[in-house]
Amino acid sequence: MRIAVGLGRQGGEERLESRGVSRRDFLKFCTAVAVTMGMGPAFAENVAAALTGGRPNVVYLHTAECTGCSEALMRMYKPYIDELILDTISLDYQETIMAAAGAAAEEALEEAVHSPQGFICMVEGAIPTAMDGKYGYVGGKTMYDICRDILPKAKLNIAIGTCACFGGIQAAAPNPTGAKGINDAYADIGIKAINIPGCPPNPINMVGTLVAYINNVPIEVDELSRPLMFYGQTVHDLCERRPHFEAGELAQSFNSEEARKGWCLYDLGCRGPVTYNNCPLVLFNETNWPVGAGSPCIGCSEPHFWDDMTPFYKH
Ligand code: FSX
Ligand code: SF4
Ligand code: F3S
Repeated sequence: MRIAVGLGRQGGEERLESRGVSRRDFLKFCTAVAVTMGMGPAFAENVAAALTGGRPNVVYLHTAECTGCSEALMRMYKPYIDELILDTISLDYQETIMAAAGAAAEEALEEAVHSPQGFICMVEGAIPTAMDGKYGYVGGKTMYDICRDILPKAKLNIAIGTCACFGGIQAAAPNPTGAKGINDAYADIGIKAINIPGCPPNPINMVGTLVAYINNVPIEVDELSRPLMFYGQTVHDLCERRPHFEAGELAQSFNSEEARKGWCLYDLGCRGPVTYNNCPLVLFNETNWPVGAGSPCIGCSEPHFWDDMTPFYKH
């Protein structure tokens, strides 16, 4: 599946209103993005302008993955993605949900890639590199070759999800397809994507990265190419169960009164202390996050978590 999104239409807020999204809801979303970026609520107007003004195209490529990242994006709370992106920002190409297929779909992608104002490329999924990429094809071409052709042409590359960043579940031992994250797969041609890991990542972190780029906000990254504004602290640093950890109050079973009372899940395998992500602050769909729902963090935004963090519920 690929999505090519033209960010070039005017009057986005008016179209949102016509789709039943109030300016209040839209600005609430923009404020959440601004605060998550560490820019403060006043930056919400810049977020709104970035999402509704005339902007470069975004080409969204899918490689080897479960489509959970797109699921997370499309299940974003108000405004929903169809209202925010698919309508306000204009959808040119999306293999899973668009009506066009085959040659017409390929043409839409070509057009987006060759648009005079350039494009930003987002990739969801790992690159199967074994056997010259023969483990993954889209439209008769290997994913390996498609990305090798498109990524160098983009103004900016963003890896969406742990698969595109570090290989993810496809790269779990023994990794028969030679799955790699895009910076690893294309180091030979100098690709340096910004990594937005998480399985899936929080959509606010994806949108925030795009907004930062459009607003010329410097995106400082760590040694794994993750923006510090989203991945600068560990889950443990931000966790609401942390006072229980400090007090040595560690739940010993999921089905215990202590777990229900919010005691720390460290002894049940929680990898929050070694996982960099902002999940406790930026809930999924304004609702909850793994530890808040009673599950230990399994380290889903870290490289090799399928190999290094398993078995998940033990230390
Ligand atoms: Fe799935 Fe995305 Fe995980 Fe990977 O997610 S939620 S396997 S990070 O590439 O679709
Ligand atoms: Fe840290 Fe996990 Fe305990 Fe939260 S539940 S305080 S992240 S070990
Ligand atoms: Fe993943 Fe841990 Fe957050 S499992 S979603 S990094 S709490």
